[in-house]
Order: sequence, then C-alpha cells, then structure tokens
Amino acid sequence: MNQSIVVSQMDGVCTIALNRPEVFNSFDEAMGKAFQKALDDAAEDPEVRCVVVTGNGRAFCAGQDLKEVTAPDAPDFTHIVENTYNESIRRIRNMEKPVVGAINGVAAGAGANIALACDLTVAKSSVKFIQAFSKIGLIPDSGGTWMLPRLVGMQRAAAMAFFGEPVLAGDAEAMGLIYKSVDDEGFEQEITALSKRLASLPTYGLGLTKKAFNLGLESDLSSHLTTERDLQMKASESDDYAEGVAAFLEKRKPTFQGK
Ligand code: T3D
Repeated sequence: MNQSIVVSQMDGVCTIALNRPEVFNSFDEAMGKAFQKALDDAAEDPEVRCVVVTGNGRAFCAGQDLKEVTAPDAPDFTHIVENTYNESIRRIRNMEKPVVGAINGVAAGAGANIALACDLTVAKSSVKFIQAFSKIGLIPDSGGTWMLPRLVGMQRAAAMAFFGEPVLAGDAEAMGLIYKSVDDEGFEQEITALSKRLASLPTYGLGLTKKAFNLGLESDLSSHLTTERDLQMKASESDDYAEGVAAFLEKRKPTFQGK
C-alpha cells in the first residue's frame, strides 16, 4: 500500500516526507496521524538530532484535502483542525530538536503554516507560500493567526491572510517569513548541509533554546529571565557543555554528542 508519509534516517537526520503527490500532499486524517507518529518517533529517538519535513513531488503541501472535507460523512471542522493540524503543529513546536522545513514546492493553506512552524524554513526560490484560506471563506489555521503577525507584523499578516495571494520564497525571506530562499538547483545540497550541521550541534542545548523561545513569546521579561536562568542551569549540566568548554580550553574543535 502507498504510504502517505515516508521516513528516512541518515547521519542523525530524520527526514519526514509528505507523500500524496497526486493531491499536492494535501492532508487527509490518516496522513495527519502518520505525520504525528513520525514526529513522535523522531522526538523519542536519541539518534535523531535534526528533523527535516519536506514533500514528495511538485508540491510541499496544499493543506486540507478538500475532497475529504466535502465528503458526505466528513468529520466536522473542530475534529479536523484539532486532530490533523493542531496536534501536528504542537509536535513540531514542542520537539526539543531542530526542525527544518525543506519546502520543495507550493505551500498552501495549512501546508503554508506547517512550513512556518518549523524552526528553520528553507524554500526553493520558485516556491509560493499561499494563505489560501480566504479563497474559500476560512481563516488561517494551523497556527497561522498566531505566527504570521509575529513573523512579519500585523499589516503584512493581514494582507497575506485577507488576499490569499502567493508570496514568492525570495520575498518571504526578505520579510522574515522564512529563513532562506535558495536556487532550485542548489536546494537538495543546501538542505543536506544545513541538516547535517544542525545534527552535529549540542542538541540538548538547542532543544532548551527552542523551549526558551516558545516560553518567551508568552512571557514578560522579568519572568522570562528566571526561565532562562533555570534552563541555563540544565544546559550547564549537559555532557555537551563539558565538551564545549574542554574543547575551547584545549584549542580544538568540540565533538558534541547531543546530550
Ligand atoms: O476542515 C477543514 O477544512 C479545516 C482545515 C483547513 C486547513 C486548510 O488547509 S484550508 C485550505 C485548503 N487548501 C486550499 O484551499 C488549496 C487548494 N489548492 C490550490 O489552491 C492549488 O492546487 C495550489 C495553489 C496549491 C496549486 O495550484 P496548481 O495550479 O499548481 O495545481 P492544481 O492543478 O490546482 O493542483 C494539482 C492537483 O492537486 C489537482 O489534481 P488533478 O486535477 O491534477 O487531479 C488538484 O485537484 C490537487 N489538489 C491541490 N490542492 C488540493 C488538491 N486536492 C485536494 N485538496 C487540495 N487541497
């Protein structure tokens, strides 16, 4: 049977590929569940030190499978949004490992916001990000209304959400929507180099950094300074901290184990 999610692992990097290319990798419920399982497995596996989310075929992801949602026995929106999308976004944001969005093709609707939920989103320069929701009378979900104003400010967020017009990867990079736009030809090489580099860094510390960012977005400065202090204490107890300091004093390159 064709798998809607394909997982592969090499050199500490786990690649999770959305695999329903005939419908531009749009999500049905089964694919949502398989995606979440792949994210859980990657989160739990100590060998995995970087996760890459990408799509097979021409698209990254066109959001919700509009055939599934319009079927006579379709679950209601609360069920779909909660079970397929919210549970996926929570896993990406709460994963205490770097998650790279390798955006190989168009990212529309929930697909665009899954791309934006990744820590570092790298897209082919030909990619279009589309907040397609308003085209069908919906609001941006999958964290869109939370992430967009934080990434690009309220004015640009409103324009993207209201008009639902495509934003090219280069423009997305320029306005801080994504980390990087790269030439289509150099895309695979860039993703391999970036993910390998991330997998060689002190994973435990990167996980705590991500946690601090997440908490900081919802905190005042004074409380957050306390949070940072406590997370720094944890980081200082890691093997990688000991290795980093020893390597500095011995004037050599550190070899981090990710713990
Ligand atoms: O319950 C809920 O619904 C709540 C959850 C909402 C989350 C959401 O994501 S809502 C937004 C849903 N997504 C969309 O509205 C995007 C729909 N797709 C498009 O606008 C366009 O397909 C794209 C802009 C993404 C790409 O355009 P283009 O011209 O390059 O490709 P295409 O010809 O439109 O699509 C290629 C094939 O993929 C086509 O199939 P065919 O005709 O070759 O057999 C098309 O039907 C299929 N496809 C694309 N998107 C979807 C889809 N099939 C089902 N669902 C899709 N979302």
